[in-house]
Amino acid sequence: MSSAAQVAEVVRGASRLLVLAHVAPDADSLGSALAVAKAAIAVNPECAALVSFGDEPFTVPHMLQSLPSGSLLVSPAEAAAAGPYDTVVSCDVSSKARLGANEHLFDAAAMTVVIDHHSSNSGFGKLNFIEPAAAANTLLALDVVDALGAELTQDIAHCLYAGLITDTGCFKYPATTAQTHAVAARLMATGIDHADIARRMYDDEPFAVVQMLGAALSRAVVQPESLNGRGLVLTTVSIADRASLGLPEDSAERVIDALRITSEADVAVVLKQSDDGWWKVSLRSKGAVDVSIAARTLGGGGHRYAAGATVGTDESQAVTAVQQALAAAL
Ligand SMILES: [Mn+2]
Repeated sequence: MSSAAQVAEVVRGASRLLVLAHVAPDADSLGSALAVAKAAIAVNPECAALVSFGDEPFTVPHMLQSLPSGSLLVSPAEAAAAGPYDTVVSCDVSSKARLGANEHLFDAAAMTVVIDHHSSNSGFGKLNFIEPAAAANTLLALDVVDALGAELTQDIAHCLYAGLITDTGCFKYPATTAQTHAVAARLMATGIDHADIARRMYDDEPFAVVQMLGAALSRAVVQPESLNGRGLVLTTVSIADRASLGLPEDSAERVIDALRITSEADVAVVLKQSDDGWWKVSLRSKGAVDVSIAARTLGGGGHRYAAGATVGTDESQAVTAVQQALAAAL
C-alpha cells in the first residue's frame, strides 16, 4: 500500500495529469479530484492538469455545481482530446469500471494512482493509497495536498469540505471521528463559507424536487419485520415521475435522505430509474445491516452505511433482487 508522500512525489512529477472522479459523482469524489488537481498545479505551474468523470452525456450534478471547478473540469470527450496523459489519478473510485467513459484514459497512462477509501477496492493502480477507515476520501486527498506542500487555499478547502460533509452525512455517520472534526475546523479556518457550501448542496432545489419527494415518499412501503426484524423502507422514482416535473436524473438523489429517517427501518432503499431505463438502487443503513455486502452482490459497491448498484431494467425484478441481496447480507 502506498502513502500520501509516494502519491505526492508522482503527482509533483506529472507534466500531463488527469484526475478522475467516479461516474455519477458525489462531492467526495469530485471534490477530492479537484483538490488534488489544484494542488498539483499550485506546486508545479508547468503541469497541465484536468479533471473529469466518465458520464456520457456529461452533466455536472446539480448538487456539485457550486464546487469551484473553473476550467479544470472537462467531459470524457474533451479529456480524450486533450490527452494523452503521463499520470492519471482516480479519486474515490472503488473499481476501474466506475471510471466509465474515462477508463481507457486510465489504461493508457504510464503512471496510474488510486486514492480511495472503499474496502472493496482491489488496488487497480500502479500506486494505491487506500485507507478504508477514512470517513471520506477527501481526508486522503488532504493528506496528498499536505504531502505536496501545497497551500490550503479556500478553493481547495471548499472542495474538501464539500466531500467531507457528503460522506459523513454532515458529521452524522458513525465513521465520523474527532479527527474528522479537526479536519473540518482546519478547512473552516481558511475562511470558507461553510454554511453557504452546505446550503447550496443540500437546501437549494427547485419546488419540483419537493413535489417529486412528496410523491416518492407517499408511495414508500415500510416493512418493520423484514430483514429479521431490522426493518426495511423502500420507494421508487421512475423516469415518468421525473418527466412529469421536468426533473433530471440526479434530482432523485434527494429521496434517500428523507426516507432514511424512518425509525421502523434500519435499511432504506430507493430505486431510481435512469434516463436510459436502467434502475439504480441507493442503500442506506443505520448500522445493523452492512449494505455494502448487498451492493456488491448486485454488482455495485459502497460502504457499510451507504452503497449502491445498478439492477436491471425491470422494476419489479429490481425490487426483488435488492430485497434478496439484503436478506443474504445478514
Ligand atoms: Mn467517498
